[in-house]
Amino acid sequence: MAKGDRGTTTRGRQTTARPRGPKAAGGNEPELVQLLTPEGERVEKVTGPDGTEYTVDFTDEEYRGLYRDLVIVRKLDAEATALQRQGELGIWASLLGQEAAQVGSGRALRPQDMAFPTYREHGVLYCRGIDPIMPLGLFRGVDQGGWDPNEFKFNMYTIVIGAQTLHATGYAMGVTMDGKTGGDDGEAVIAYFGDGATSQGDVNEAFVWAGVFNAPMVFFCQNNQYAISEPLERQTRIPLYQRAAGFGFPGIRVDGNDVLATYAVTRAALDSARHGQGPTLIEAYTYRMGAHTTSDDPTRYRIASEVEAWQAKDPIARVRAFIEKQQIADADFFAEIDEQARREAVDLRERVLAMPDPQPDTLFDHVYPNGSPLLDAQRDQFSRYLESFEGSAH
Ligand SMILES: Cc1ncc(C[n+]2csc(CCOP(=O)(O)OP(=O)(O)O)c2C)c(N)n1
Ligand SMILES: [Mg+2]
Repeated sequence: MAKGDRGTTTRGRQTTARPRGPKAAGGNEPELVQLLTPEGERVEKVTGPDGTEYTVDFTDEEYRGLYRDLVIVRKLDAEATALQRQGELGIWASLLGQEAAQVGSGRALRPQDMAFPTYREHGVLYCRGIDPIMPLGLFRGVDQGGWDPNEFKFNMYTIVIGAQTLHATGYAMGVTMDGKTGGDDGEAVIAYFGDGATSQGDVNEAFVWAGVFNAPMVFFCQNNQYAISEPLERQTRIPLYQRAAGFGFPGIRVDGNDVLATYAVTRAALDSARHGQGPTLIEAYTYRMGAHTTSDDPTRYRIASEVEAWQAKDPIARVRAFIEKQQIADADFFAEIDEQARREAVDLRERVLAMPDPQPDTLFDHVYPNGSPLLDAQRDQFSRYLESFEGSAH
């Protein structure tokens, strides 16, 4: 769906209005921006700490489109998990629970904006209009996960925690140097990372550079409460979004299970960046409902009641409740979406199973743009080694 300009925000940093978002889980947490409650009630608008008003003004069709996105990315994610369990993928990093954070921010991107993901941003990838098969070669081990970032305005998946924030900041500084900020058609850059990544030197260095050089950056932290088994309290003594103040740019916490609020906050931060107003740190407060990856067993380090508490804040259920209350879709609509999601998952499965195995010597391809004598020698040696097996049982 095309979001156009309907998700609106006005940004003014002069006023000092108090934040008015509802409290996060537990009651003791700082306020966050929420436009859709877990019960599916719309909050008209929320005023951020700097006076920015966050709201959205979607058409019925656009609300239905967001619901469709959320359901489909969850279904494709479940299919990928199943493929791994059946031995068809080497590993999978599920986005379960984080659909709203990813669809909200992904839909807030304008076509010219560049995204730098981690390894979990399958929902953002989907919103960029990219075929979901694209990253599965990496997880199946049949390619190195390389694609042309410029073609999709979506960089490569990055496994090295936090590294992409530096790449993104350098890229964003380049955007400024190219004179591509300053108007509505300016470019902005978004870097995704997790709560654990905020403890990395790379991320803190990226904050320094982006702040000092006023880079057109949005730092989008999905605080899913865990870095593998390490809980949030092992990363920070203060709410993560407050870290931004120390680097000289604004930070804001958004309900990451609320697709509307995530859209509004991300759109505002991106627009601020593209107009030359510098970086923003967004902390999307959410929860990783599944395992860290398929190699992880979260029952070893977290209790079931915690997971159940977050289940009640499910990002998809609240959009469905809202749509039903508004009576902007009927039962056929929901059935049709489920069917579309099922078809897309079957299609994904079939295409994953049909992926060709790579030839071993392709390992040497794409290392250098114009090759190298040393690499050529290594390829020849490796080819002779492979040939030595010909005719043997191995
Ligand atoms: C530099 C580096 N150190 C350690 C790891 C191993 N590792 C992989 S994922 C992960 C936790 C990341 O947690 P977080 O940033 O919260 O992201 P999440 O996986 O929860 O989305 C770690 C430590 C790595 N990939 N890179
Ligand atoms: Mg995390």
